[in-house]
Amino acid sequence: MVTQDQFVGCLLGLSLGDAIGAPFEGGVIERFVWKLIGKTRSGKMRWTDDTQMSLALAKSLIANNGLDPNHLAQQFAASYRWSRGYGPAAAKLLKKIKNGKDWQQVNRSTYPEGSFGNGGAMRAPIIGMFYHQNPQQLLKVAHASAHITHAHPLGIEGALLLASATAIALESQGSLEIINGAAVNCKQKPFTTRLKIAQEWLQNKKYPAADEVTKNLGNGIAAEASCVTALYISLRFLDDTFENMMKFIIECGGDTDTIGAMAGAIWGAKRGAGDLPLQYLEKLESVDHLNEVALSLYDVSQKSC
Ligand code: F2R
Ligand code: MG
Ligand code: MG
Repeated sequence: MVTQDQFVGCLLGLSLGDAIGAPFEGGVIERFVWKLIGKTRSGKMRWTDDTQMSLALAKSLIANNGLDPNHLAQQFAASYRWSRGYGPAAAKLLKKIKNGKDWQQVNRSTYPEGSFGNGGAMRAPIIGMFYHQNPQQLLKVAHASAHITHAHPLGIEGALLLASATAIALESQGSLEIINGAAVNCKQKPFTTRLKIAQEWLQNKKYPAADEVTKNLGNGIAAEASCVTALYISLRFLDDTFENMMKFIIECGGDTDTIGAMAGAIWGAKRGAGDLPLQYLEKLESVDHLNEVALSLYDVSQKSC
C-alpha cells in the first residue's frame, strides 16, 4: 500500500536534492549567480527550475484529475521565473507560450527534433507518483507531458525512465526490481548501454568511485547523460542516508541539482518523508507548501487512477 508519507517523501526529496545540488551546478558564472540568489530573504535554500516545473505539473494534474497538455503548458509558462535557472531553450519556449503562442507550434522552434535536455525527466517523478497504479497510462502521460518542452526522443525516454522508476520505487521494490522494471521502457542506445552498466554494478554489488560513475554514465544536462546516473545513485544509496547520497552526487559534479532532484525523488518515494534529513528540511524554502501539494496529489491520484 503506497502511503501519503511516500508521496511527500518523493516531492520533498526532489526539492531537497535540487536545492542541495544547486550551488554546485554549472560553471563559474552559474555558481556565482547562485551564490547571489540561492537563498530566500529569511536565509532558506531556494530550489530551481526542477522543483518549479514539478510543482506546476503536480498542480495541473490535481486541477484536471490528470493530464491536460494545454493547461500544463500554460502552467509551465505562468510559473516561469528566470531566477529559478531554466535551460536556455526551455526558457525561450516558455516565454513564447506566455506571449500567446501555442506550445505545439513552438516546441521545436530551437531544435527541429526538439530538446534532448533533462528538463522533461526532472519533473517525471510527479507522473510516476500520480499514475503509479496504472503503468500503461503512466507511460502515455510521461510521453505527452515531456513532449510539451522536450519533443526529442531522448528527452522523452528520460521522462519514461524516471516516471516508471518512481512508480516502482513507491511499490517498495528493491533496487534491482526498480532498475530492471524501469529499463524495460528504454529502447534508445544511449540509455540501454548505460543501463546495462548500472544494472551490472548493482547486481554484482560493485561500488565504483564518483569519477568512474561520471565517466560511464555521465553527469551532463542532456537526458542521456544524467537520468541513468540519477537512477543508479538513488538505488546505490537506498539503504544509506540522503546526506551521503547528496555528497556522492556533488562529487560526481556536472548537473548536480538535476541529478539530485531525480535521485532525491526516487529515494524519497521508496523511503518516505520520515527518513529525509530534518536539519536540511528546516533550511528548505516553502516546505509546508510542498507538503500540501504532495498530499493533494495523493488524494486526487487515489480517486482518479
Ligand atoms: N540551466 C540550468 N543550469 C544553467 C547552467 C548549466 C550549465 N551551463 C551546464 O551546461 O551544465 N539548469 C537547468 O537546465 C537543465 C534542464 O534544461 P532543459 O529544460 O532540458 O533545457 P533545454 O534548454 O531544453 O536543454 C538544455 C540544453 O541541452 C542542449 N540541447 C538540448 N536539446 C538539444 C538539441 N536537440 N540539439 C543540441 N543541443 C541540445 C542545449 O545545450 C540546451 O541548452 C537542468 O540542469 C536544470 O537544472
Ligand atoms: Mg535546475
Ligand atoms: Mg540542473
